[in-house]
Amino acid sequence: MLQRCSNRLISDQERIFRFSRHWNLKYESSQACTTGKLQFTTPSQPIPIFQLLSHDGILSEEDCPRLNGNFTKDIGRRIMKTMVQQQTLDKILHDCQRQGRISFYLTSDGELASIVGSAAGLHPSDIIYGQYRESGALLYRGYPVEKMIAQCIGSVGDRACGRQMPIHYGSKEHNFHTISSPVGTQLTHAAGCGYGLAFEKKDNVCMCYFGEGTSSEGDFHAALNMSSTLHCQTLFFCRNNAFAISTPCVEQYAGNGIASYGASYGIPSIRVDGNDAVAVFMAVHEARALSIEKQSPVLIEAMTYRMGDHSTSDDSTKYRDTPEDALPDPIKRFERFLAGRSWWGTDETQKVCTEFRDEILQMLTKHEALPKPSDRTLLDHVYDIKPQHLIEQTAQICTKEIDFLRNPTT
Ligand SMILES: Cc1ncc(C[n+]2csc(CCOP(=O)(O)OP(=O)(O)O)c2C)c(N)n1
Repeated sequence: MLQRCSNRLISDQERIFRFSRHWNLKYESSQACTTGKLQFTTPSQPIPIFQLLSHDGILSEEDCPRLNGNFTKDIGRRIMKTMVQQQTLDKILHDCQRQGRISFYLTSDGELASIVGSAAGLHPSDIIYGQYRESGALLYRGYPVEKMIAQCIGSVGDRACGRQMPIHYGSKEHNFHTISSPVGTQLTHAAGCGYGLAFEKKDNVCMCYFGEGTSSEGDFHAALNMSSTLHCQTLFFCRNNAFAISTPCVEQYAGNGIASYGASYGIPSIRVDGNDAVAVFMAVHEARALSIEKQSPVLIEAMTYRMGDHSTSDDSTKYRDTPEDALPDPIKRFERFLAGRSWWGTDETQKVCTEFRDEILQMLTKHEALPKPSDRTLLDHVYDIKPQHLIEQTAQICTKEIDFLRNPTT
């Protein structure tokens, strides 16, 4: 039927097609806008996994002409060194927890290509919000291992004065926000940070790491919606490692993984092989450029596997078997790629590992011998300028401390 609209006759179909802009719906034509067929749809297409390295570390360059010039020998070597260092650190600190020397630990075994490859795809001035498994990104940025050890032990060398659980690192100098235990809080913070970057027209992005389990938090959806409608320069990087503690993906989502959420929020999205450091690097590198150019968030889903327990508070043998069809080891795969280009020598991995182990052991000895932060620091850093009531409470703590030192038995 034809109807009058602005003094012109248009069809019902045309009319609703024109009106659909009020709903911000983008139909290609009026014919595509309405249908007489009663049907329920699940419109998400299968999303392929972007991959550049074969499982043997052979590179297929034809699909990625922008690799050359962007992925350099120096970057490759630094990624490799950081992955080996983080793996070494994880092994030692995990064992330290088992020996009762630190209270808690959490490794990134199996996920290092995702974590370090993605950090390499950023600019050092980009801002990172981690979840808790991304120490490798901080290490890639040059954060001293001594500070990590001081934090895990909670010695006087810890900038947070021993108030945080181990692995809750943060460094203003390295543009890495302090880790916060409640999962998902980083997502909305990162959306706001990306909003600020876009508002100030900065050539930077905010990188936000999270696990696929955290996508079930309401904050995930709030952050995605906010960042797409407000055009935030935020990269949402999901480590889909197949488990959220004991919860497998099949209980986490019934749709097409995490990348498919992007489509519903109008966010450009990509799914990448998270055990292929080259593909992860390129995905983040290009996502960064897109985000800055278009003032848009980007969602990246890195497919990987958590090789170890969730943390030292977990025993994964209680709820899962080792998969028979295991993915290739991301470090060995990358090492083969580097060796194929003569960018990495045969004995270098062992050398990096040994040197770093010696440094770690030295730092452990040093910080275990150092005292713990004084109780007097308990109320420091809450405010920029300490208010009067906290000054008074600090004085009370000091008095109690002196009383105790004078007479420890009372
Ligand atoms: C708000 C909140 N709920 C629950 C927890 C307990 N918790 C800690 S880690 C975790 C699983 C998160 O899984 P995922 O996001 O997939 O990350 P992964 O540990 O696999 O890297 C849960 C439920 C928490 N820390 N915060």
